[in-house]
Amino acid sequence: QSIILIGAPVDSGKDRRGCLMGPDAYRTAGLAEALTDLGHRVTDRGNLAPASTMPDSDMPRHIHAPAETAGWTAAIMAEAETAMQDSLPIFLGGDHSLSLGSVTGVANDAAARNRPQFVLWLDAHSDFHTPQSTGSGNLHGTPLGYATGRAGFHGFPPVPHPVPEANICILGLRSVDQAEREALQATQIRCHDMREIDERGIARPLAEFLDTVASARGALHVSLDVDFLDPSFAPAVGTTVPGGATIREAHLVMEMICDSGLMTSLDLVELNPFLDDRGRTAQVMVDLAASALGRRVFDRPTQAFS
Ligand code: DIR
Ligand code: MN
Ligand code: MN
Ligand code: MN
Repeated sequence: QSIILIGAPVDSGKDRRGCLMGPDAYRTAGLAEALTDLGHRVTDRGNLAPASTMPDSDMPRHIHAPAETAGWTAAIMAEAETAMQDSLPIFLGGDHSLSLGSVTGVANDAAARNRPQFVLWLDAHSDFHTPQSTGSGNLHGTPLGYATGRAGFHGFPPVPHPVPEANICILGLRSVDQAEREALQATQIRCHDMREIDERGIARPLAEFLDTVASARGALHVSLDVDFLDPSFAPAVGTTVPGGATIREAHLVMEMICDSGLMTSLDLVELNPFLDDRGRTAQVMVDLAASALGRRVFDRPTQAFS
């Protein structure tokens, strides 16, 4: 498979700085080499820069760096559409506001091919805010709101092909604001919190979602936020929430995604190398990407779960 690495050192989606170093941390941890070893053709496109964008006075005052994030969104959206022509793009973040561009960009490509777009969101948070509902003012909490076509993103590119709510599955939830909870409960987004994962295991809800994607012959974008993982294995993120996925739960998710053959694009987001411990979080993220793209101990004869 042809894989394109797209560095998107977005750091404007929240106050705390450091995610701009993410793409180089993934390179240093050997992402390209790991994927090449699996037999893929890997091209590193280097890092993108944001488009220049005018501030929009309709944006609520408490929003952090809206014009910069809007510029990133335009640049990443355009790059995502191009990269989808003949490859699987991996977006190297950067904070999660990069997904305002990646999800909408790949959804534009899917629409052009008449394929429904699906999104798997691996995150402690639901990231379904709008600029009006976010209390923190941090746009890294809004990419699913934007990609589903919620209103209020003044000064951002229009979203011609919103992702249908029923095509989204969130795994790993354990920090959902009141405003988001109410908004989510009014949608068809499939939300699986850590309690459900404790009770049912992580494979079952994922297998159900992958079955839906397969029967719809959909394109599948996977967005992996570092804080999906428990902070004891993945400390390099600004928004740690205890009680996250274990290393094995996360690898199982990636291995099942690989077995499904459905993934068409991937985000690796929220890594803050400034907070890392001898590169271990960057390494875990590289290992997870490798699992999603074919690394395994043994081949499995059949699907293990359904
Ligand atoms: C939080 C942070 N829900 C906010 N979101 C994060 O600012 O609205 N997403 N960290 O992954
Ligand atoms: Mn997130
Ligand atoms: Mn998160
Ligand atoms: Mn406006």
